Amino acid sequence: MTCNRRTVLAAAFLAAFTFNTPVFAAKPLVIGFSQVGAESEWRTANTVSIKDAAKKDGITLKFADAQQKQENQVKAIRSFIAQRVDLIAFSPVVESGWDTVLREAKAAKIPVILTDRAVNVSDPSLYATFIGSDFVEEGRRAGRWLLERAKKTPDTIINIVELQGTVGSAPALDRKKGFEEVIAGNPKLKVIRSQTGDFTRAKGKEVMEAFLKAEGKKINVLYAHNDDMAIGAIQAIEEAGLKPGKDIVVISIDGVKGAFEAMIAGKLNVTVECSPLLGPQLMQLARDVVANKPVPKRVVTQEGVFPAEVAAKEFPNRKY
Ligand code: GZL
Repeated sequence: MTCNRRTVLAAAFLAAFTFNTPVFAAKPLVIGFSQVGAESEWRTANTVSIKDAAKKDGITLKFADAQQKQENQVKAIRSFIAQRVDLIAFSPVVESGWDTVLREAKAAKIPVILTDRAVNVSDPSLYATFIGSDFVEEGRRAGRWLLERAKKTPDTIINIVELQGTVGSAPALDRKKGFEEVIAGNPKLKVIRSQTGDFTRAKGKEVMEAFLKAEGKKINVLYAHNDDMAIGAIQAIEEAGLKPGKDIVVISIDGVKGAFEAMIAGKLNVTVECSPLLGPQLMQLARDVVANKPVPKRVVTQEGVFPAEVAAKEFPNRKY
């Protein structure tokens, strides 16, 4: 090495040492994130949380919206592999059909984190960790609220219609399972219709219109797997000349602002919280996984239940 190159290098180290700046600044972490879509208020808040947390943490986020199609998520994950990102994170739109693409990520030595929803894979080593809610417990909480309310009318048959989430998705399967498990404790509680509303307001309204046409005033309770479908159904109930929250009790899940506004208006009776604010925890988990630090295989988000009675008081505290 020539004399003047040695001098320049020495000066660079000296400058770095003096100003305490890293001579070779670590390159920012690059995460590829495949999002389900933009189907609900919950999803929008989840996307904001993830993007804001990445920005705040100086992480480069490559974000892909799958418009609720699994094939788009598979394409996005393959693109992230080709781009050699440091880590892949995604919210799987449905539980099954991920083994092949996750094996490709593993072969490329790119770790994967599941957020929000789980997958059904033969080999759990295909992902590093899963951060999200316990959807079965959310369904149980909805069922327990109704079981408690039904104690006031012990001899009355209560007919329930159910708006399920996206077919094959973990929240739809598990919220149905948890709710049924709890209401089995009271034979007067009967689910007379159950159909997917795909987690959207439009579809929730459309299916509720069909339920009302078929069952009319026989319907006592609506159990919706998310607030967006409940809000759509509330419009259908009003257009049928009935009072949501009174003629038909409305139970839903997520705890988005729209649900609190509906409860304050007396049109929704209870929402079971499902927090979308996973961004900060996801970024920390990603850093730990890339640094080969031990992480739990399952990180469960903490959540509550908000009946209409507390909606006005709680509303100012809501972050999504
Ligand atoms: C739950 C999430 C669900 C929400 C819906 O964690 O996957 O998807 O309950 C959203 O609002 O569409």
